[in-house]
Amino acid sequence: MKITVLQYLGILFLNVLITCQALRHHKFVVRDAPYTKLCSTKNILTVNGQFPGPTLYVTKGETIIVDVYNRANYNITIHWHGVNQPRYPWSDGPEYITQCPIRPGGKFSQKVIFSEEEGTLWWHAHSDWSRATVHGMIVVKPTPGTTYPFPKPHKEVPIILGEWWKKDIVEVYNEFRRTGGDANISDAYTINGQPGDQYPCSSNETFKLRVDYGKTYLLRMVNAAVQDILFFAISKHQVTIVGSDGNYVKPLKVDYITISPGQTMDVLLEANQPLGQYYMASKVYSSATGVEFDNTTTTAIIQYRGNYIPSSTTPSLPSLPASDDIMASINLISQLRSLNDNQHQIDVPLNITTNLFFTTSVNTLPCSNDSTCALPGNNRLSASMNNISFQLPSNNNILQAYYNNISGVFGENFPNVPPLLFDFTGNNLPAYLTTPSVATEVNVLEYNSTVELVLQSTNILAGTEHPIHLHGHNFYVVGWGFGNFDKDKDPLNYNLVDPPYQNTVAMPKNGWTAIRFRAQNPGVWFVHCHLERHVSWGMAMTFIVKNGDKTEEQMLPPPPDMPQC
Ligand SMILES: *[C@@H]1O[C@H](CO)[C@@H](O)[C@H](O)[C@H]1NC(C)=O
Ligand SMILES: *[C@@H]1O[C@H](CO)[C@@H](O)[C@H](O)[C@H]1NC(C)=O
Ligand SMILES: *[C@@H]1O[C@H](CO)[C@@H](O)[C@H](O)[C@H]1NC(C)=O
Ligand SMILES: *[C@@H]1O[C@H](CO)[C@@H](O)[C@H](O)[C@H]1NC(C)=O
Ligand SMILES: *[C@@H]1O[C@H](CO)[C@@H](O)[C@H](O)[C@H]1NC(C)=O
Ligand SMILES: *[C@@H]1O[C@H](CO)[C@@H](O)[C@H](O)[C@H]1NC(C)=O
Ligand SMILES: *[C@@H]1O[C@H](CO)[C@@H](O)[C@H](O)[C@H]1NC(C)=O
Ligand SMILES: *[C@@H]1O[C@H](CO)[C@@H](O)[C@H](O)[C@H]1NC(C)=O
Ligand SMILES: *[C@@H]1O[C@H](CO)[C@@H](O)[C@H](O)[C@H]1NC(C)=O
Ligand SMILES: [Cu+2]
Repeated sequence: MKITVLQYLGILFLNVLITCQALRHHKFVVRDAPYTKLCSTKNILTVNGQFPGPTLYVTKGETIIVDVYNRANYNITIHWHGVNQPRYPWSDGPEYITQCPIRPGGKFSQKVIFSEEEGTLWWHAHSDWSRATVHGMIVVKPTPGTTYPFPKPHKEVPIILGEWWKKDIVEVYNEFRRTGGDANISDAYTINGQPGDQYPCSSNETFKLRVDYGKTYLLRMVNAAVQDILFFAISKHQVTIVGSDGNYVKPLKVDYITISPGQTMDVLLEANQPLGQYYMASKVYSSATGVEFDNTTTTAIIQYRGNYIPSSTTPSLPSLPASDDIMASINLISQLRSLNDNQHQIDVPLNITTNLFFTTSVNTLPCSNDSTCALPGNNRLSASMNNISFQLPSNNNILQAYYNNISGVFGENFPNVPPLLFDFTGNNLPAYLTTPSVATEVNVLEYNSTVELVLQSTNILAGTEHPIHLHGHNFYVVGWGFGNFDKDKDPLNYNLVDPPYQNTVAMPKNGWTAIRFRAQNPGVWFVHCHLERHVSWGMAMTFIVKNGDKTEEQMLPPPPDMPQC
C-alpha cells in the first residue's frame, strides 16, 4: 500500500494526539509560602504552597509529565527518587549532573517514566539543600488486574518524616559552606510537616490518624530528613514491613523501623489495641563519635474511634532504640528480603563482568589563604569516594557534555578501586590519609554489564553510616559485614536467593555493603550519600552507562526545553 505524504502526516498527527492524550500532566509551582512551626513564622520554599508537597498517584509502568514552574527566587531542580527513567536521564534532576537548574521565572516539563517500580517512592528538589521543604510522595499503584501481595488495607496513610530548622535553610546552608565546619543541627523532626506536641508551640497541630478497631492501615513512609537516619515506632503496636523503595519484601513484623534519608517503607498497622490514643514517634539514629545531632523526638497521634473520652487518655510514647544503637539499626535493615514469589520474580546478576570497590570517607581540605575556615590549621570539612571529593561542574552539566561531546566538563577516570589500600576500619588512622583529591570524574560502564559494587566505609575522621543512593537503577543488596571487605571469604555468605531490591542502602559504620545491578539504562547517573552535608562535601560519583548496539538500547534525545546554564 502506498501512503501519501498527507496520509503520513495524518498518521503522525494521530500518533502525537494519542501520545498527548495518554500522558497525564501535573503542575508543580515552586514558590515561597509562609509556614508557622515552633512559635515562629518563616517563608519556606514549597511546591504548590504545600509542605510536604503534593502526592503524585501513578500506575505501574505509566509515563507522566510534570510541568515545573519556578516562581521562587532560587535555582531549582526536581528529582524523582527511585524512578529509573529508562533511557531518559534528561528529567532525572540532579543539578549539574543531568541538567542545569531551572532559573527563577523558568519552566521545565519533565517526563517521568515509570517501569518496574511499584509501591511508595518520592520526589524532591536536587539543588543545594532546598529538598528540606521541597519534597512529596509518589504512590505507584499495581497495574489494573493485579493487586497488592497482602490483604487490601482499609486505608492508606502517608507518613513523611522531615527535618525542621527555625532559621531559613538557605542561611544554614550558606553558613555551612562559608565556615567549612559542620552544619548547625536542626531544631525538630516532623511527621507530615508537624513536629508534634513534644515541642513547644506545636501541640494543636500534631498529625492525627483516626483508626477503627480491627482494621488494617497501610502506612506509606518516606524519610525526607536532610541529615539523619531515623528510628520510628508506634506505642503498643507492632508493624509489618511489606515494601521498601518501590519493591515488595517478605512480610517482616517488627517493634520499630530504621529508615534512611532517601528510603521508603510500606508498613501495615493493625489497629488491635484497646481503644485509646497512642503516639507514633521518630528520633535520630547517629553513631558518629563526637558529632552533634538533633536529639529531639517528633510525634503524631493514633486515635481509635469509639466509646471513650479521648481527652482522658494521655498517649504513651513508644520505646525507641538508643540513638547510637548500631545493632538496632543494622538488624532491622539486614532482615529485609525480596518477596520473590511467582508474580514478583527477581533476577540477581550471577555472572559479574565488572567488579567495583568504592571507599567512602569524611576528609578535610585546606582553605584558601584569604578565607578563615572553622577547622584548625585553616581547614574545612570534605568527603570523598575512592579518595576523590566530587566537584559539581559549574557552567554545564555532565549529561549535556557527554551527549554533545563537550570536553573539559568531566573526566572518565573514576577508579574501579581506591588508589591506596589501608586498614579502612582501623582506629586512629594516620593524618596523611585525610586529604582527598578534588575532581569531577565519572566511571564508564559498558551497556548490559553486570556490576558488583562493594561500598567500604572508612574511619577517616569519623566513621558513620552512609545511606548511598544510586540514580537510574535499583540494586540487589547481596551482603554486608563489619570490618574490611574480604574478597575471598565474604562473597561466600552473599544472599543471592532473595536479596532486597533497593535504590538507597545504608552502609554500616565500620563495615561494608555489597550491591549488584545490571547496567541496562544508558545515561548519566549520580551516586551519592543521601546525608545532605556529606554530598555537599563531595561524597559522590557519577556513572555513565554507555549505549548498547540496538536503537532500543540507546538514550532517547533530549526534550527541547532543557534548562540551559
Ligand atoms: C548556628 O549556630 C550558631 C551557634 O549556636 C549560631 O550563632 C548561628 O547563628 C547559627 N546559624 C544559623 C544559620 O542558624
Ligand atoms: C494552633 O494555634 C495557633 C496559635 O494559637 C493558631 O493560630 C492555629 O490556627 C491553631 N491551629 C489549629 C490547627 O488549630
Ligand atoms: C539532648 O541534647 C541536649 C544538648 O546536648 C542535652 O542537654 C539533652 O539532655 C539531650 N536530651 C536527650 C533526651 O538526650
Ligand atoms: C559470563 O559473562 C562472560 C562475559 O560476558 C561470558 O563470556 C561468560 O560466558 C559468562 N558465563 C556464564 C556462566 O554465563
Ligand atoms: C598561601 O600562602 C603561602 C605562603 O604565603 C603560599 O606559599 C601559597 O602559595 C598560598 N596559597 C594560595 C592558594 O594562595
Ligand atoms: C559525539 O561523538 C560520537 C562518537 O564520536 C558521535 O557518534 C556523536 O554523533 C557525537 N555527538 C555530537 C552531538 O556531536
Ligand atoms: C588521596 O589523594 C591525595 C591527593 O592526591 C593524596 O595525597 C592522598 O594520599 C590520597 N589518600 C588516599 C587515602 O588515597
Ligand atoms: C545482557 O547480558 C545477558 C547476560 O548477562 C545476556 O543474556 C543478554 O542477552 C544481554 N542482553 C543484551 C541486550 O545484550
Ligand atoms: C543559577 O544557575 C545559573 C546557571 O547555572 C548560574 O549561573 C547561577 O549562578 C545560579 N544561581 C545561584 C544563586 O546559584
Ligand atoms: Cu554520608
